[in-house]
Amino acid sequence: MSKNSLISGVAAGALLSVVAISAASADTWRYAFEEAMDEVQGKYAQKFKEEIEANTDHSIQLFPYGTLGESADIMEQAQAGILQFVDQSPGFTGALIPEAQVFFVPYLLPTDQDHLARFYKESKAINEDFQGLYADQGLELLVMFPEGEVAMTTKEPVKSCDDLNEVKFRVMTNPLLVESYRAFGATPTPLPWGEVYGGLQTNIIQGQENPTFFLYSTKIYEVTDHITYVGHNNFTTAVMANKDFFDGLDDADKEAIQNASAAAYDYIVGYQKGLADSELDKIREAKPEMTITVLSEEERACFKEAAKEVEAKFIEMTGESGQAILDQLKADLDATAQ
Ligand code: 6CS
Repeated sequence: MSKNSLISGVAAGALLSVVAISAASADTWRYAFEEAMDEVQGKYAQKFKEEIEANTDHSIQLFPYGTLGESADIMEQAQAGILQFVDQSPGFTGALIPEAQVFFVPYLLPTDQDHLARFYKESKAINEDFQGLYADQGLELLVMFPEGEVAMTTKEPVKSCDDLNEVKFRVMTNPLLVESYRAFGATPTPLPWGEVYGGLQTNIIQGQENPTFFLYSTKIYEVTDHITYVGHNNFTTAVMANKDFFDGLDDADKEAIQNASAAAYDYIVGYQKGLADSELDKIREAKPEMTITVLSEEERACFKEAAKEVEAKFIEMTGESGQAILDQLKADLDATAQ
């Protein structure tokens, strides 16, 4: 063998190992969420996937609601490293991270969507303080984003807290949300999402709450007759990565994930503009007899009064760290009010 062919043989071998190394690092990352592909979390996930696949060698496999179980199941899978990414709303994270229940202090968050969009993006509580709390549970918090004002849907009209008396009201499995509906006068019934439609159909429960788009997409209007806007909350969700997985990535991949999260955030805020109104129109069309009521300030009085009790309960449950998160969150809301 000549000297030249030996050198080119060595060079070709080196090239082959470079190709092999980069091929080995082109991974498929698994990402599960709590909604269907064409619902808000699914739209967010698709945009995130598109960004990752355009800017890295990696690909993302999406698992919508139901394909891997309930919300609690996908969180377990993400913590175990079976999933690299998970979208779980604080509504289900309350037992794991008690401070995340802060999103269920009634009337803490505004209903103004532009204010909310600025708040989630710029909040120190979300982008710094919650990072450490999620990290303690093996999770890298990437983003929190709003999914719209929450409305109550019930079998009987709701004009005040009295109307919730003896109403078995389904809530997500979050201790503070349970306290909230207790303070509103209802009988709170925590259930995973999969049991809600059937529970309403069979009258095991008589009410539930969710953002407007979800009331339409999940056909929950078929099994309730009244939609009531009390203005008490906005639905928050959170996307996380398994922390060991994230920490093991190189800087370029970490940056690509942060950039994809930011791009998907802007996309999902834009996607939701006008969504609640358009989906409410679809409910009106599908079920003209459905009543849709926005409670007046006067009618909201008892709910606002109950909110004070719920805030105190939150502090009782979480102590100093909860108080610090609550104070920071209020400061962040003020700073982004404009
Ligand atoms: O109420 C729930 O359980 C569900 N609500 C929404 C808007 N998304 C996912 C969650 O499972």
